[in-house]
Amino acid sequence: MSEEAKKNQYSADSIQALEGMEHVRMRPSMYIGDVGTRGLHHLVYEVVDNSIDEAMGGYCDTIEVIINEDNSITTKDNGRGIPVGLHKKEGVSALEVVMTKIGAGGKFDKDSYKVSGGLHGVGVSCVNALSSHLKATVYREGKIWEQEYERGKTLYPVKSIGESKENGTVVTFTPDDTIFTQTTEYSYETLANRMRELAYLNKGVTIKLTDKRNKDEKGEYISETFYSEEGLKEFIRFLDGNREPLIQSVVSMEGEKNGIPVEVALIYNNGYTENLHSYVNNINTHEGGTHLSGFRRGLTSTLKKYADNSGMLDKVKFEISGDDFREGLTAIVSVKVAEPQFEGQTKTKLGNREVTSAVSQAVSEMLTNYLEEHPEDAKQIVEKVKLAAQARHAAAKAREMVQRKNPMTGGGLPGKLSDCSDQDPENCEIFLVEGDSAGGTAKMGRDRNFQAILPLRGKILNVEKAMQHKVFENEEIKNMYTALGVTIGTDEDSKALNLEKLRYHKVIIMCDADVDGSHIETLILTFFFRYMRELIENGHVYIATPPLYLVKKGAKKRYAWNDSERDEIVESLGGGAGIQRYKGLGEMNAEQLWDTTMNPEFRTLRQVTIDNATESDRIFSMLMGDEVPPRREFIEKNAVYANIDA
Ligand code: 0RA
Repeated sequence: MSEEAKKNQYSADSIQALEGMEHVRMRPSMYIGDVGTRGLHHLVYEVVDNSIDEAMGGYCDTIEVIINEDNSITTKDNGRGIPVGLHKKEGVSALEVVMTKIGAGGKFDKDSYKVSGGLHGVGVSCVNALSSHLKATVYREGKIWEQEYERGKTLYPVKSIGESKENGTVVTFTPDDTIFTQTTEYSYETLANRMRELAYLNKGVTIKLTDKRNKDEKGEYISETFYSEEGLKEFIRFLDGNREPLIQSVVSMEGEKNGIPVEVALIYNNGYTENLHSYVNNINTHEGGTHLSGFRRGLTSTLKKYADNSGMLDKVKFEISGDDFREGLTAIVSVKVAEPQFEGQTKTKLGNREVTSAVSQAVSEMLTNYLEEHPEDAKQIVEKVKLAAQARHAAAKAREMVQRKNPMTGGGLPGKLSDCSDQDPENCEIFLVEGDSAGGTAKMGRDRNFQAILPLRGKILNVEKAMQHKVFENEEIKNMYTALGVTIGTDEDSKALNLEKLRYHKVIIMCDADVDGSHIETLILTFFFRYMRELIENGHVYIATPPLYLVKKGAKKRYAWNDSERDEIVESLGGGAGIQRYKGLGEMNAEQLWDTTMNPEFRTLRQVTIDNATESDRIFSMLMGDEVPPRREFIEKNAVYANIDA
């Protein structure tokens, strides 16, 4: 056998030998998506999802999540408790089976289908496998039971450690830092966003989150309790809190259609964007799917019928399309599906055919009632639809400019673009640079083989406040479409972004590290979020991080990205060093810009991700919308740059 063959033989054998838990440790990404921050937080969601399952079965109403001082996590619930009796087939306690057998995590009784479940629905045993230590404490049958594990291996048989009248499960786990090598530090914000979302999606369940790493001014741990009496109705008010409503109240319904639990809530605001959020078994289905199609169908047909009967459209000459019914609409659709089929690039698109008509019917009934009972609101909606149709016709004309379906008629690349020579998008990057002068420096500093530069003039359009046709008429935005080579409309969806001809796989936003720069960065991100979300979702969008300081002593030059780095450098250079504060990219020369910000070997790029689309939507509407007070509050809370110029 050749060396190569031996190696292959060895790896084939070793994979076979790897059983369940070992395999999870070998290939964690297969189970939890990745071993970065996302995967790390996923561990918490996985355990909490089991508690939510208990709550949905009616066995539990309180869940607690604690970030402990050492970044371990404790979750508690008052559900039935994981069964501790002998598992006949395995010959050990059921608790041990749930904790150590991959795929055995689910309920044993088949009549309660698992409706919750993480994105991957892998069970607590995965969390156990990926934890350096885990302790499970079960309150059940009058007793307290306990078992501990290290890297998924049982330390001792389940034992009773006391008596109690309570029921429930407590799990404390420490993520294994040999698996989560990037970081094992939990983000309170990330967990809070998810717990809030879960509380809205599962009304009546109290979810308390506590961070024992930090105390507030009163000396108490940072903590929030999430609870929603009205569920999606309240979720909508939370999401649209920064927008001006068009109708009096949130329209909502909850019920079962063809055996599928369906919950829907919607409101119209006076904005122009459509904000649809859909969930299946508490998982955000970013890519939509059959439930969202059902929602759209129900909404359009009901409103259309109402509008036609009202006579309000009698004098309207232009045709009205489905899109026109969704301008300024914020809606949430949440369904529970016993055996969900997930499709799409990120496996967040529901495929189950039967769900479409269930949701469509539910929405029709709900809306028909509402429109009949609220004729004033109905009138407002129809008026808005009319205006939307009018604007869409204007937008269609403007959009043709950015729809270069046929490159022969579409004109060339923007004149301001300094393109790169490599033709393979995979290798190529484009820098979107604030201002012509910084654009010039970047152009000189770049590696023209694979780096393209597109300067953007001053503040780009705030798309959050602009009607669609204004967006497509905007010069800077048109340049971005043509330079990137993306078009609107695929065979499947006329509004979807077509990334097939994307010319650069890295799109890098490069702005000054000051208040104005971060504002422009936010404007560009708002545009990407609203009009090119797929670009972010596919991991193509990055933010460059130029340094804040140049510290010089004689021939020695060092850069610093924050104040403490600056101080360290000054100290290491031993006094007499001069400090230059970069007020903008324009103050760097081409070589400095290359060295610090553009050279792939030394630069730091921050990849833009959408952790939680629902929360991002709310933040963008707040940052870029009409209401000033919440924006000021947010900027003050998150002032990274705000005090630099002080
Ligand atoms: C297996 C079976 C049953 C419940 C659970 C697991 C369960 C798991 C977790 C994880 C966190 N909290 C949990 N609570 C329950 C069914 C129990 C029964 O039939 O009594």
